[in-house]
Amino acid sequence: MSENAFRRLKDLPSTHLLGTGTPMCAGCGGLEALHQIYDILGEKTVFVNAAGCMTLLSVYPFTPFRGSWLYTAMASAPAGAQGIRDALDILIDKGRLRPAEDLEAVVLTGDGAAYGMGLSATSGAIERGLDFLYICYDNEGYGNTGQQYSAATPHGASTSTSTRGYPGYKKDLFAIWTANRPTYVATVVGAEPLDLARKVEKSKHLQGPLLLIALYPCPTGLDYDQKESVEIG
Ligand SMILES: Cc1ncc(C[n+]2csc(CCOP(=O)(O)OP(=O)(O)O)c2C)c(N)n1
Ligand code: SF4
Ligand SMILES: [Mg+2]
Repeated sequence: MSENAFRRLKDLPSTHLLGTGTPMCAGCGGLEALHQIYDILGEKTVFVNAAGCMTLLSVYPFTPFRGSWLYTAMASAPAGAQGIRDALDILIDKGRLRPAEDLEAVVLTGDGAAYGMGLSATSGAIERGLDFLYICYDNEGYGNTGQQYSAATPHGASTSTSTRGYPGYKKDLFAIWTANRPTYVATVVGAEPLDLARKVEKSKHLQGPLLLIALYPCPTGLDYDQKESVEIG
């Protein structure tokens, strides 16, 4: 980044730098769930993020997280996580990273990636037994681009590409993952923080492919008052 561009970014109010200010909507249920999950995962994480609303959190070279962040194309986050895991393992093998300093590869994707474009890479990662946590924040549509329908949109729901009701049916991602025999699958919602905490804590002590599906309310896409996110969740 050029010196001038860096200075322009640095001079923005801090909310811009942290990403949780301008680009995200107030009352975003996904952000609420991510806050809670990150509190428990801690800073020894490398997020691998497929394009979606959460991508707006990190504006190069800044990230609101204490850990690291890798941005990938929508279909590729599990492949990115494999690269991170392999790199960490090589560093440990070569003695350049102490096992105590190891990090956790955490995929962070929306439903558009998790239920659709990213399924192939996900299937490959589970088949290889990749040791990673996969978090799908599910707002039942392509939120970042204006709430078009995704493979997670419920039957009959109105979206910007199905104004008369989505003719398809929401895929069962939980069942798809389970059929692949991963180590752990669970559903969470930000409005139930104790249940969420218990499941994230449990996942921290497990190895192999781990899935958390966070169904979450999106006031912009689902068109309701921002202050109702917790209740709706
Ligand atoms: C291959 C590809 N197609 C389309 C896009 C444009 N795009 C960026 S984010 C996004 C929506 C992603 O939806 P989802 O995964 O549900 O995340 P959300 O936006 O809801 O957080 C789309 C379609 C893209 N980045 N890559
Ligand atoms: S569109 Fe929805 S998911 Fe995206 S930032 Fe806004 S509230 Fe959150
Ligand atoms: Mg979505």
